[in-house]
This record gives sequence, structure tokens and C-alpha cells, in this order.
Amino acid sequence: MHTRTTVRTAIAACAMSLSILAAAPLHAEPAAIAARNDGMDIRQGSLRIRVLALTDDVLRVTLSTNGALPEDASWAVPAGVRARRVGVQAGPTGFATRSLRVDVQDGRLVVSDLAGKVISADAIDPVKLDGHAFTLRKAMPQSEHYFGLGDKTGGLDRRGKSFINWNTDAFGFTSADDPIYKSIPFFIGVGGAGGSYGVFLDNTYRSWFDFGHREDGVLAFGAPDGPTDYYLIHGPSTAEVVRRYTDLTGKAPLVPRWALGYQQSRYSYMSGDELRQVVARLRAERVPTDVVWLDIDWQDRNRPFTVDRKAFPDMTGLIRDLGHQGVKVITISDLHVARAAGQGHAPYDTGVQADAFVRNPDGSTYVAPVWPGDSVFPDFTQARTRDWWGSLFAEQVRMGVAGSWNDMNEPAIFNTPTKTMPLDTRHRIDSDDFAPRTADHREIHNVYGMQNTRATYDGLRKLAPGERAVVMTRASYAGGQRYAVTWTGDNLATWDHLKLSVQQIINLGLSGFSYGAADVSGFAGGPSPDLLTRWFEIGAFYPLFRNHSAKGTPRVEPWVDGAAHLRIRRRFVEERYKLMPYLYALAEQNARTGDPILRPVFYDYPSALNLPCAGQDAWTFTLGRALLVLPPPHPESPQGYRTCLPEGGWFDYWTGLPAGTPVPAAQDGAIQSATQATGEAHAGGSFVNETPRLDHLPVYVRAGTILPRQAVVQSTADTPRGPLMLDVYPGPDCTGELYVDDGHSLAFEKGGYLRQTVRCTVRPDGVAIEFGPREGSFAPWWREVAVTVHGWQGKADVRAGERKVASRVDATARTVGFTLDDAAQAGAVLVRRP
Ligand code: NBV
Repeated sequence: MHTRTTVRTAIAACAMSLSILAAAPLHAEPAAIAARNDGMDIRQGSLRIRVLALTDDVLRVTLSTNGALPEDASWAVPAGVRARRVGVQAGPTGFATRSLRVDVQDGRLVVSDLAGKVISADAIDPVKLDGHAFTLRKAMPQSEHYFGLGDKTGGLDRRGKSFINWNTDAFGFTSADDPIYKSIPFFIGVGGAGGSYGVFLDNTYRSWFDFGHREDGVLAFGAPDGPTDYYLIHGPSTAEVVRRYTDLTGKAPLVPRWALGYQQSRYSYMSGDELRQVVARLRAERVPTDVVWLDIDWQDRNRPFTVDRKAFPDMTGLIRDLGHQGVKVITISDLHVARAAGQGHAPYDTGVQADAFVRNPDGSTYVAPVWPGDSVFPDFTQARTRDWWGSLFAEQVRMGVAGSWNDMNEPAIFNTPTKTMPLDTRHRIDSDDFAPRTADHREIHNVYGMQNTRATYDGLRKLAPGERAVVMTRASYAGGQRYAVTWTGDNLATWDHLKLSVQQIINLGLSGFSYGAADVSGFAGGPSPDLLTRWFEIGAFYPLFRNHSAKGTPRVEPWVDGAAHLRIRRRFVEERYKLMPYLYALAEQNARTGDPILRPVFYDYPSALNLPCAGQDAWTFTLGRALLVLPPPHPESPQGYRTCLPEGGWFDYWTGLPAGTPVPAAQDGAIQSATQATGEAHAGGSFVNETPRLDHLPVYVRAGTILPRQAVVQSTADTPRGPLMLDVYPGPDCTGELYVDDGHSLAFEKGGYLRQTVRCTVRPDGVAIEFGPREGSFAPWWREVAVTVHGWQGKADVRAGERKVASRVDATARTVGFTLDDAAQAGAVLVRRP
């Protein structure tokens, strides 16, 4: 601490500011500010608040009433990140970084940008304490909308609602149920005066958020116990907030390419033979597929780390054979360990030896029923328990299992009204800067699933050090994206859930979990043929695309409803495979920056927040910046609908024509757009009228895109035939990213990749395409690049440097196409009207 300034503002008049309820009397005392090199300390009565500048745009605020600030420890934010600091400039009422002003005004913390626009300000009565519980209150401007909090239900926008963070097994949740499986206490405010900002409350207890539900104009959040420790993250763009939030809590690692392929699952494929038949049928029907999943029935009596040898007599052979067909196998391993004393059940015996299980308050091992019957529960918050758990995967890695599915890790417990462990069970913690101690379940519950996946992920990485590890989890906490991809749990086969799934995946992506999925078909219930077909169409654009369904429900593999439905479903799966070069580049971008793969439209098109088509009903989304998907607002209805294209120009993805161009005569097998432009503009773009057709999903490409695609393959293990395809959609800021590597190892970390940016510039006489320099040492699979320039009219003259290149003009499709030898790699190509 350096200078000490006392601020006597209007605090006496505003005695409620920074006030304490119950725990301490209301203080009309002035707030005393002590400047620090890296922030400030504020004292008011017994309240102490420390505001630190981790970077110029990220503040950490901690608060205490007993003089001692909370322990500097976290499951979400690694030590090295928490230790970051920048120097600040002290002022009479606070401090400034290079981007922010942080002031105490009338006893309230106000964060604004350097132009004075308020980003986030405390409300009146900003702090309320009640025993160990705390409430923090912020002003909630009319213009602001709220996103994030993981895959919570309730539509896209959190405004006007309240939420609780308590990981819950929520079988068959409705689109309004809360809480469900995950707790990610992070939200983004969008649309306020100072731009987008994020708040991350790093508290693992049963925290809550209220966005003006209880009190109009007040955004409140709190927890019943645990640290008052939050981060305020400045944008001003939503993308900058997400990037900075994932700087704090970590980026999702790049998945292997096969994880982006189509995945077929079922609770359960009951035998090796059944699994072989499913794969044989997928291949016979030519539905491209990369992964099949084995649910709990692959195990002996539902016991994790066993195999039902009758049904799966030769797992190694099975996995090898499917591997030859380009299909990987992921297996489920839930966290509960069968309490099988004296039965030679190694997971139990070695766990007992390692003292690895959660305890009752009296020190005995906590035992409760789950799938294997009476079970015990690994104490995942202990480092050595995580190591022991990780080592249990050795056998599966030897078999050739490609990844692990961690379910039931809220943790779910049978036959109890709370569906989980008693709150007084004892966990031990000894890592992540926590002082070694015992903690009760109230504190650990919400991180239990995350630590389960950390143990699995680290174990797989250790057992197969050269490979990217894939873990899928149901429960998690902020930062869990470092260890696992996720899905939205036990959804229902309803139209409502189809729409909800997109809203959940959008909010997951904004909350750091860029790899979101929902069970295609809906887990419970059984979809109508039309619903299942639509789900395939939408699922083809999810970050992860997995068909999964519950025991006892109708089968939902792609062929179950006959040839006409299969044809549509296959076409969408194929389209995803064609887009694989784009999708994989997005995954790599996500690993570097945190930019979600599937995004709300306003992520790249901020004015879309206020488009006439935005609203609660919206489930439009983008896949990266380039692709805009506009599903029907009421997907079950045959009624025509009007929807919004955001600012900028757009091309119809299916026809390649500028949006609104009358559709040319149908070609065999080609998907024709049902789009018609109304010619009507709105503030941020234009309207399009769509006529729903079951075989069609409106998708648009941003004008100013170079979209890399490939020929259809049956598995990402196959090398695509023919050239890399580059579709050029001329427009402003026209770019495309090429990224390839071997798709599975970590060689990319040491330069084993290829990255290249391609740009285009619209000129009065045509389009210039610039292939930037290549980065990395990886040799791509293609020898030629087939370029198609869209929106072309008239003749064309194409030159690569000085050399004339043969080209084909298609007047109906309004394209000019030509092929380049990949050997040229970098350089300029000019497409001119002669
Ligand atoms: O392991 C069985 C299921 C699984 O298929 C599903 O995806 C999980 O969300 N699991 C739940 C256990 C119970 C389902 C009723």
C-alpha cells in the first residue's frame, strides 16, 4: 500500500452504501481508499475490499469483513493467471488502468472506460451480508441483456430471471427447470453504455444470480458461504470478454479431428455384435461416421473399469476392427466405484488402499446406491486420488478406447430426495493453492464433476502422452473446459428441446465450453420422423454432433424412418463433412483464442442484439463468423416466416447466390433454397422470408468469406478425394483460414501444422485473391485448390501472377471457377472481367 486517501463523498447522505446487514451495523463511515501499485484497498467499517488489476481489462474484487481477505486459491483460475498484475495510476477516488477507470463514488464501486462510459456500477446497497452469506448488487441498465451461466435453460437471454448454481441430475428437464447439471457462475452483460463486460464469481458453493427478477433495475448475485471473490472483465466487444474469460479460466484444448465427425450412441448398444451391426449399417447406408459410444451396459454389472465379457468378449478386437472402418469407440466410465470388498475388484481394492474415497463426518467411508448398487465415491479434490483414478484407465487405453465419457458426476445418487451426497460428507483438498484441509460437500459439490474430469483427462494424457485426450462430462464448473467437452444431459424428444439445445450450446460457448452438444433426437421420449430429421439438420451444425437416446425409447439411428428421411439426414451429415476444413480451423481458433465455435449472431454482428428477429424466441446462430443458420422460429409449424439477415451482404449457402436471388431450376440432388428476399431493410440488415421445407435449413454465408471445404468422406480418417475447395464470397474484410495438422497428436504444438490466411479484395474489374505465407511444417492432403468465386457476372480472365489460368464461368450459378496447383502455395490471383 502506498498513498492513503480518505474519500468523503456523499456517503453520509447515502448511508446504505457498502452496507452490512445483520453481520455488522450500517456504517455511515467514509470509505478509506489505500492506493496500491496494482489497484486499491477500500475500507469501510469492518468491510474490506481489494480491487486488483490483473490486466488493463480484468479486475479481481475480493471482500471480507473480518480483516482477512479470502484465501488466494481457485479451481477455476490457475495460480499463474491469478498472479498477473499491471501497474495502475492512482487518483483521488480510485485508479485507472490503460483501459478502465475504477472509482468509489458515493461508496459504490463504478467501473467505466476512459471516455467515462459506465461499464458496471454498484447499485444502492451494494453489499449485504448475513452470517456467511453475501449478496452483491449491481445496477442493471434497461438496455442490457445477459448471457452465459453455461447451459442453463430459460431461453437465450437471462434478463428478468434468476438462477441457482447447484449441479443436479435433471433427467427430462423442461425448458424452464433450474438448476440442471452444471455450475458456471459467469455471465456477460451486453448492450450497456460501456459495451460488453463479464462477471465471474469464483465461488463453488450454491451461488445464485438474479437479473432483475426480484428487484427491477438490480442485478444481484451471491452465495450462502465461501469467498466473495469475483472478476470483472471488460470488452468492449463480447468476443473480447469471452477471450479474456478464457484467458482466466483456460482454453478448451484442440480436439482430435475425428471428434468433429458424426457420432452414434445409444443407451446402450448391448454387445460387440450389436455395435458391429450398427457400424456396418452406417457404412452400408453411407452415413459418414467417426465415433460410436458404449454406455453403461458395456460393463460387468454396471461397474466402472470392468467389461461385460459375455457381451463384449474381445474389446481389443472389436475396437481394432471398427478402427479399420474409420470408427473410434468411446466408453463410459462413471465416477461411482462398486463397493465390492473381497471380490478382487481392483478399483475398489486399490481405492481403499489409496484412501481415495469420500468420507462421512464420523470418518467412515460414504456409501450410497448408484448403477453398480452400493458404491463409494472418489475424493477427486485430492491430488493423489486424481492420480490413482487416472491410472485406472490403463486397461481401456490398452484396448484402444479413444475417449472417456464421465456421466453422473454431479454426483448423482439414487434413492435420496436431494439426488446427491449429504452436505456434511467430507472431502479433502490439497492443491490449487488451497491450504490442505477437509471441506464439506457444500463447498465441493459444484466442482466435484470438474475434478472427476480433470482426473480422467490427466490420466489419459499420461497413459497416451502423444495423443489428444477426449473426455465428455455432464457436470462441471467454470474452467472445466480445460478437461472435457460437454453435453446438455437428458433432454426430451420435443420441438421445444430442439430449439432449447441451440440456446444452451450458445450460452455454453459464451461460458468457455466451446464444445457443446445435445443428444440428437432427444434422450427421452422418442421423436416424430420430422423432428428427428430436423434434429439431424441442426445437429450437423453443433460443435459436437452425437445421436443418443435412452433405453426403452424408439431407435433413432438415421435410417429408422425410411429412405426419404434417411436421404435428408445423410445429406446434412455429409454437409458437415464437406465443411470439415472450416470446422477444424474454427476448433483451432477456439483453442488459441476462446472464440466459440457455435455463436450467438451478435458475437460477430453486434447490432444483431437489437434486430427485430432477436427476442426470446431466437435460436439463430452462427458457426464461426462466416455461416449464419436461421432455423424456423417455430420449427414444428409449416407456416412461412420472416427472419433477419444482419448487417453486411449475405449469400445463400446452398445455391451460392446472393441472398434473395430467385432460385434457379432444381438440379438433381441439390438442396434448393426456399428463401425469398422481401427487399425490405431493417436497421441492421435486411429481412428474408422463408417457406419451411423439411429438407431445407436456411444457411447463409457472409459476403467477405473464403470458405474451405472438401469432398465427402465416410470418416475423417479417409483422405478426401480431389482438391481443397475454396469458395470465395466477395465482400468487405474478406478472409478465410486454412488450418491442418495430423488431426490427433500433439505434434502441432511443435510446428507440425499448416496455417494460411487467404484474403480477397473486391476491385472495380473483379476480385483479387491473396494467398498469404504458410506457417508450420505440415504437408496438407491436397495437391490442388479449386476456387469458386460467387456472385460473378460476365466473362472472366484469371491470372496467377503473370500466368493465365483456365476458368469456367457458370452464368446460372453466377460463379467463376478455376483450379490452382498447390505447389504455388502463396501469391496473388487476379480474377477480372476482361
Ligand atoms: O448411462 C446411462 C445414461 C446416459 O445414457 C445418459 O446420457 C446420461 O445423461 N445416464 C444418464 C444414466 C441414467 C439415465 C436415465
